[in-house]
Amino acid sequence: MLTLHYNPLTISAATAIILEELEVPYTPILVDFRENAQQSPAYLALNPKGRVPTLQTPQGVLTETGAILEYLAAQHGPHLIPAAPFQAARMRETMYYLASTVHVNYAHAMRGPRWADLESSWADMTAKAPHTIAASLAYLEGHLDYAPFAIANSLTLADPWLFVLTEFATRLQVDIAQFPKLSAHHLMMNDRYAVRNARVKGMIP
Ligand SMILES: N[C@@H](CCC(=O)N[C@@H](CS)C(=O)NCC(=O)O)C(=O)O
Repeated sequence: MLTLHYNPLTISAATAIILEELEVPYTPILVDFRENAQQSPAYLALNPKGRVPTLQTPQGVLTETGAILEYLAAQHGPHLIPAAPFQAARMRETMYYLASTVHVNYAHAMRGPRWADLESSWADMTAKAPHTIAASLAYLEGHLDYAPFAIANSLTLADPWLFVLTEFATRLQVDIAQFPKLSAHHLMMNDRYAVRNARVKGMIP
């Protein structure tokens, strides 16, 4: 049995969506950020990074969305990774960009103390975040296939990740209507059974 430590406002939603897509049973455990539960000794013993998602598997603990999604695909859904090597690499190119750039742009909006000590620096980072996110989304608008999925015509691991980070962008008042292909992708994903199911279970707000 798998246990997913999650918070509905976070990137752990991407893992929840893939679990729902694959219909893999899992036990969800809320990590309540309002109580700083991600820094509790019990949670840090599980995931010393103090972040979500954390997935407990029969083989051990996994962190990092990319690693978790790859594990789930290898165990339960190889069809979520394109068979053609170049397309598989494009999927991972997208995933690495989402993790290392788009997500980090977002974190600058509310996690300034991670990077700077002066409060004035935090305000500056918060103000800049919607612009850096919009720039990332403009790149993704031009780079992905949207046919209708991020990579060609079938769902891959990149899709729920892109969906969740697009949700993040709207929370920072980035107008995603300026990116018609991305907006259509967002609507399509929002309507998927797996996303609706994850929402009903409280894994996404
Ligand atoms: N690279 C990690 C990022 C995980 C991450 O930063 N999660 C955020 C929520 S979106 C978190 O747990 N933040 C808690 C904190 O910073 O205290 C991944 O992709 O899984």
